[in-house]
Amino acid sequence: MSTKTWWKEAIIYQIYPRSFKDSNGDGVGDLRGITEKLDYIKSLGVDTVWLNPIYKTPNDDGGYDISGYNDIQPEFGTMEDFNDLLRGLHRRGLRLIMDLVVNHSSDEHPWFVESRTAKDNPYRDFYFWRPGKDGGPPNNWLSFFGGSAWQLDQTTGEYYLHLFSKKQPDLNWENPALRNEVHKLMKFWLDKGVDGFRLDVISAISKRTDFPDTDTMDFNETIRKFYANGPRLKEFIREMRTIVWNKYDLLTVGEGPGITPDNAEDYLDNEHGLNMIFHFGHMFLDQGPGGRFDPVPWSMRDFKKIFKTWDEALLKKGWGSIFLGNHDFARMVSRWGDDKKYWSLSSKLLGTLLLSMRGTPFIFQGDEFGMTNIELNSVDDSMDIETHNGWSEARKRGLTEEQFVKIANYAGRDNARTPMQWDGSAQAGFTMGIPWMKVNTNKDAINVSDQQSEPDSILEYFKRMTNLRKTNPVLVYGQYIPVETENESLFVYYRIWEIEKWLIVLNFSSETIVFPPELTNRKATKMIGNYSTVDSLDAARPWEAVILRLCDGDELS
Ligand code: ISL
Ligand code: CA
Repeated sequence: MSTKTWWKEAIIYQIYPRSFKDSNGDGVGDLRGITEKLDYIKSLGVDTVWLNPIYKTPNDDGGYDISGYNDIQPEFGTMEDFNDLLRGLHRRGLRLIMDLVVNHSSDEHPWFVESRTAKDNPYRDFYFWRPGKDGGPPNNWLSFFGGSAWQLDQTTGEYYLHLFSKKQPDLNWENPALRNEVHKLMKFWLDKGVDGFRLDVISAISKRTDFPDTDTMDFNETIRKFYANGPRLKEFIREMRTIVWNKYDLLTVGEGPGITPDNAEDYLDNEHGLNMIFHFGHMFLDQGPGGRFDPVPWSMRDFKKIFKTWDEALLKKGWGSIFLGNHDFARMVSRWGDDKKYWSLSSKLLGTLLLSMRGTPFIFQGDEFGMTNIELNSVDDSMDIETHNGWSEARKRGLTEEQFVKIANYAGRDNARTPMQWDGSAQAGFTMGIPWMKVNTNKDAINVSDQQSEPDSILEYFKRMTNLRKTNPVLVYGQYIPVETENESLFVYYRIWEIEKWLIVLNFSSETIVFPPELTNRKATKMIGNYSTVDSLDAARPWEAVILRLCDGDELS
């Protein structure tokens, strides 16, 4: 059985600082803005905050291109603002997790500026430089953001590797001097008192340094076989743990595509690995071979299968996490729920799922009150490099802009990055100035202010759910037992711990669904539900979510 730790019991709230709260009217969210909202964050019943990158950056990719690891992005404030924020969090009993982006740096980082000047520069080997092949790049790898993963640099006539944008050159972990720098910067932040790291694209830090061509057109398969899970991955993780992490009580959560139930153990080794990982199984369900801008339909059966497989895989070693949206994906309710007629019910249903699964839950800002996707009218409206590059690729394949924009509105990252809707005022209470990104036009209908203290609101429901999880260890440590696997609308499971047997029923459809026989006639107490009336226990109404505590003497089938 798993040992108890604070990070297993944590409920994490993810903040995308650029879009959270602007304190000085320049249209960009900032650290002081977050500090202003600490009481709001506390009121959600979460106990840990994860901040997307706040380091110095030319901002080519939402701050995931870092040019100074120990510096704060001036738009976000100063180190003093950061210290205030950290103090404010800790004073309220909240912990802080930082984003650590060390698979790549910015091309404006001094290391890369040096590296590109000459083949014999001491920083040359901080990155991957290779000569071209047959008049082209060293191999056929494509970047996550479209086009070749290699960029020719005129100064020395060699190519450098960039799995993401060309302003994000990949760091060379083979080089001990680079690894030493990474260890130093982690210590810098830990000594300030931060409580952990979310390690960006940790799956790709160990490269296959012979750079073999990929042999498949399926991008996600290429990631698994060629970019991620490299030969020295375990060693590099273990080294960070031995040299740095073991000296602190911190949370480490690894992010990265290519982590599968079969290789999760390599990341999570109890003694030597990360505490937990994000798994992307469900997040890739609706992506075709071409990736994000190649959407395919998804089925509830597959969705459920993914949660089962992952839960089983993580039983052996380590711990999981659960998230249904973040800054890289469409809004949770627009993607898995119904953001029109059943907006409120389906948002609450997703909140129920998120906070009743085994694994540490991550709530993405705005999801706690049902923020939805936006509608871009043209590619020019997009603020995301991935969407712009995706469009250049898509037009080569013959898509019209109208077709592409439709896809981007379904799957693009802009959806998650619009400003927080604090109230119904002109800029939704996000800024007194002109926001860096347009506020969603539905701010009048969907905002914090209207939902606060409104008993039936999504926001209040989320608070009840966080409280339920916090006060009932069965929702944290309980076994996860899925009830049926075939039904295309119902997602039903038990959580079982000591004498507690809880049943969670979620109806992912706009129809009333009659329960399978094994679920009817149970003696139970309702712990929470998104319909106020008493349940029949025979059927689930449209988008109904209910958690039942089964009474003593009840036999589990
Ligand atoms: O979003 C994805 C699926 O299409 C992922 O593959 C994602 O691109 C990948 O997990 C890495 O994401 C992280 O690193 C990127 C950055 O753009 C993302 O915002 C970040 O979460 C590069 O640093
Ligand atoms: Ca600002």
